Amino acid sequence: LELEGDLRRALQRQEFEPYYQPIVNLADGGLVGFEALMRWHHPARGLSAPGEFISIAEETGSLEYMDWQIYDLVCRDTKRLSARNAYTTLNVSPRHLRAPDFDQRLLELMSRHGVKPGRLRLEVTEGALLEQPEEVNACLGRLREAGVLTLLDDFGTGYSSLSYLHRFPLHGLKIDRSFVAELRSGESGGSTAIVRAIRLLADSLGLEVIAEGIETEQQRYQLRLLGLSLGQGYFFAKPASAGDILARFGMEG
Ligand code: G
Ligand code: G
Ligand code: NA
Ligand code: MN
Repeated sequence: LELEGDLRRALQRQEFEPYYQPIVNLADGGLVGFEALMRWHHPARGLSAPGEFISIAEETGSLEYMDWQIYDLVCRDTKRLSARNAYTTLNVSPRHLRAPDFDQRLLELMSRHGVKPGRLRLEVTEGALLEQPEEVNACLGRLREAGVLTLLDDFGTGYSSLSYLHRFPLHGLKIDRSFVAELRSGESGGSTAIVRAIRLLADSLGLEVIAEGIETEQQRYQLRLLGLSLGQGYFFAKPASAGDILARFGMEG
């Protein structure tokens, strides 16, 4: 309850800020994009990640407002972040996709900030596709037509109905970091088999694959052997503020 009041105050004071984690080419570490991740700057408690507050925000209906605060800042940052042809991804909570005007509102925000559609992608979870699938399908379809591509996040966890992969207008999927964490050296091991199977399935459906949560060189190497070409994780870079990211990649100004 205290957190609930805190969240409301934080919205008014605009204490939410996007951090950015690079998405890279696994072969050479070359930059391809950034995932925008919400952070909360509490005046007393300092910085916190969504794990600590997102479920309460969702239950109390604050998450949509927090998201729009974040999306506005992400659009503001994206013009500079895309100086090297990188795109930015937004995490989209399930409720958004069922709002009849989500796509229009997002496209308006992008155009207000001069963000080209190809520079922004969405990350949705399976949960977002479960309810009102026809509305969600239509919304994602309109966004794709406008040039905004969608990735299925945390793939392999949850219900993982494979039919989602071709029933919705998806551009690609992100392999959940739990599989990457369990990768073993050599060819054996359940996670190795699962990652290989996901990659084959994605290939045959024409979907891009991004591996999440890469923490070691060994994992990067294993994923390369399994035919993956894109990934993100602490091994390459932790999420950081726009200022830090722009400085690190020499994109200031
Ligand atoms: O950064 P962290 O590991 O705490 O992220 C935890 C979860 O919060 C992730 O599942 C991520 O998808 C989600 N998340 C991160 N940023 C945002 C955001 O801006 N909006 C929404 N709705 N979810 C986010
Ligand atoms: O659910 P989603 O995949 O959007 O959540 C991404 C979360 O994973 C972010 O909160 C981010 O901070 C976290 N993350 C990013 N890279 C790594 C990593 O290499 N290891 C771990 N454990 N978490 C990571
Ligand atoms: Na995500
Ligand atoms: Mn994810």
